[in-house]
Amino acid sequence: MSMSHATTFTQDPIARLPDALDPALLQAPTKFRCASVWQHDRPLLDVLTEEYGVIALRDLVGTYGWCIRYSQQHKSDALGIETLGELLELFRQGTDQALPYLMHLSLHRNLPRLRQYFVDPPQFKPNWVASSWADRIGGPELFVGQQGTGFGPIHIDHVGVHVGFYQLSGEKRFLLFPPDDGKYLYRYPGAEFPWQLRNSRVHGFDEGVHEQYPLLRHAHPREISLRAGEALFLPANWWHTTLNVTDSVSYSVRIVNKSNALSTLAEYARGVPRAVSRLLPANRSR
Ligand SMILES: O=C(O)CCC(=O)C(=O)O
Repeated sequence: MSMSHATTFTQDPIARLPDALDPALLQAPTKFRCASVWQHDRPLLDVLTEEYGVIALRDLVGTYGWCIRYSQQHKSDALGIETLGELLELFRQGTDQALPYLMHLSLHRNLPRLRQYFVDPPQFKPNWVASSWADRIGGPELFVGQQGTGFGPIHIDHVGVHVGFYQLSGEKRFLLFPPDDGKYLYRYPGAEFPWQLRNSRVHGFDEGVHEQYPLLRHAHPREISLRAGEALFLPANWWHTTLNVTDSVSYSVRIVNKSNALSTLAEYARGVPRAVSRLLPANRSR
């Protein structure tokens, strides 16, 4: 074996991979303006309606499974709408009727012909999980929500990913808490990957939340609003939730690269014994 080969072999394999992520981005959530991630000469919702309007809402797939929360399905039932095109038409008309919040709409799984027109800003790169094989980890995905809709529970995205958000139209408000604030956020016990979201009981923007959850007074919340043309880099393990201040269309992608790949792998590995125990016949009904 030559000397140079031996040297290469002993180096940290991850350290040798290119990584242009700005280390400053890892310190705190960072908002910035950038070119639109939608790089097509026609508006996104026109193309979306034309190309994929016929898809049934019940067939839409989110990167985590669902696209419309079970608790919101009654809204489309009440309106008698069944397809993505019908939902988008009402959304664009600015209907007064309540539409379900379309979340986590996976580009790879639902909209593969549009995937090529979404181009991430340099701040979201390198991203080792942006390809279709890693859809469960990385997305990317779209969110379409009326004014007043929002994500709901404060949460951390699974397996230590960073998250990149881009606001395509309208305004979205983010409520953010640093990773160490988990102890003040009334977490559900055992709420860990792979079965449960890493969720808090708190839905951030509710009235009277401090009376109901007094420990929140010790937390360190930050608010950031994104308007069309603005992006947010959210480092791994920051707690967050959202509120659509106006009708809103946004894009997001989860990011793994040299900065967090080992912790992402470790979190996956921690999930394996739990996955195996779930498969055991005695635990199947739990
Ligand atoms: O865009 C939203 O409303 C919420 C997105 C979010 O919190 C997430 O993907 O983790």
